Amino acid sequence: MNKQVTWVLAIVVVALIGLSVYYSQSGNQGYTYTTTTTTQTSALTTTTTTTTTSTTSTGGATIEITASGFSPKAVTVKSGDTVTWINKDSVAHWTASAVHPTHAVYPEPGGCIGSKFDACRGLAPGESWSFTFTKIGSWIYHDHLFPSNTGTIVVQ
Ligand SMILES: [Cu+2]
Repeated sequence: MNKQVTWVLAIVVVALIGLSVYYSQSGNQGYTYTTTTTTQTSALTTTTTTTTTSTTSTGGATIEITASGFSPKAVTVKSGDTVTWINKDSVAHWTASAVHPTHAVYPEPGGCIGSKFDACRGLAPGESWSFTFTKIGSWIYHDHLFPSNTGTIVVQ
């Protein structure tokens, strides 16, 4: 493959990522999704990571989702902080407020079932999802696809 074709492919990939960022920003206020796209050609390997952040905060926390559940299982943040979950497993995981299946414990309306604290879909392996907590309290949540996996966010 010659160099010109490789550059055209790279430009197309960047344009597609730009479109996906536009749609994720316009359709998911308050949520942050991270999309990682890897394109390989015989002449060039392009790895692009695009992150859209809806809220900037000095605090917050990152929680890994693995086959054995959330890690760490409990975190403490301040009101206004953003918590990010990243799926480190090889199957999808869905973070949502307790209690399965009503998801209504976290008292902020919105979302898709019973609370705004809900990813509203399974996160693919490697994907992350963020939520900003503004309600003070101790909030239990779970994995909607593996409901026995639970965790706690303490908001001070
Ligand atoms: Cu559930």
